[in-house]
Amino acid sequence: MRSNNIRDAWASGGAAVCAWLSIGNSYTAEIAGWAGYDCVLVDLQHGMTGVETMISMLQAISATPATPIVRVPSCEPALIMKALDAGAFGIICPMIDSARDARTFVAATRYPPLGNRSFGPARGLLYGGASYPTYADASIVRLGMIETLKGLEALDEICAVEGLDGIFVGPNDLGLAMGKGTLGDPTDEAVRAAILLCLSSAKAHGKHAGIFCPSSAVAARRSGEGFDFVVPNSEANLLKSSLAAEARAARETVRN
Ligand code: 3PY
Ligand code: MG
Repeated sequence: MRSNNIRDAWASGGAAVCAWLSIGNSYTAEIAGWAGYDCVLVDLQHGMTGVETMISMLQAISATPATPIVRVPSCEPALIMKALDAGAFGIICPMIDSARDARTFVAATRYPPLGNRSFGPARGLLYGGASYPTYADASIVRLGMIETLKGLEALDEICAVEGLDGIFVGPNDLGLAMGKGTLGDPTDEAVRAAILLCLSSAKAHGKHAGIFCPSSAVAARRSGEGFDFVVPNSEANLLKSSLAAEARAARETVRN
């Protein structure tokens, strides 16, 4: 049986720290996998990544200590099942607007009789080992994103859905939906309150709560608040800022 670092972090009372990959490339996925994160996420929603590249990224992550996970582009069962068959041990599903969405999501990740995941685990079996079909349902992590007004309104019913491990807050979409623009670390009081409501609702239902953060400092603050799944920025943003810093420093110091 292949363990899931996210569940291990939760079992020891800690928060899982996730690398977020927007660049569709197996080499950067491998680098992220060796960088010390509990898990590495391939972003199929906004990342510059298609399904074929996702598969090679999951292969690369599988060769490292990090647990491979995927954010799917929408609550589409066929794609959720494909990501799992390709070896994802966790799925983040965007734009969960209702308990019905959450149930559709969870069902796609579980084999019958609990769900409707079709059998054909392919890489899941290679990475997870021969016993994968017997433990996959219990090991796979399922986080539904709260990032719309509908999702916020249905928060309590969504958090109550059996089999959903927790929620994942998208502060940018949530800020937009609330008319406050995109806000990596929202300062607007209403958005901040909505984020804390997501956290308290998840906890009240015995569920986990994750959030996308613009930095490790914000991730540390969020874990102090009680979030137990944090993403300290994306690799594309980190690459952009460190390339810009090096370019600036070189421009200031290199002879021209
Ligand atoms: C959001 O902030 O809306 C997200 O989806 C985070 O990636
Ligand atoms: Mg979003």
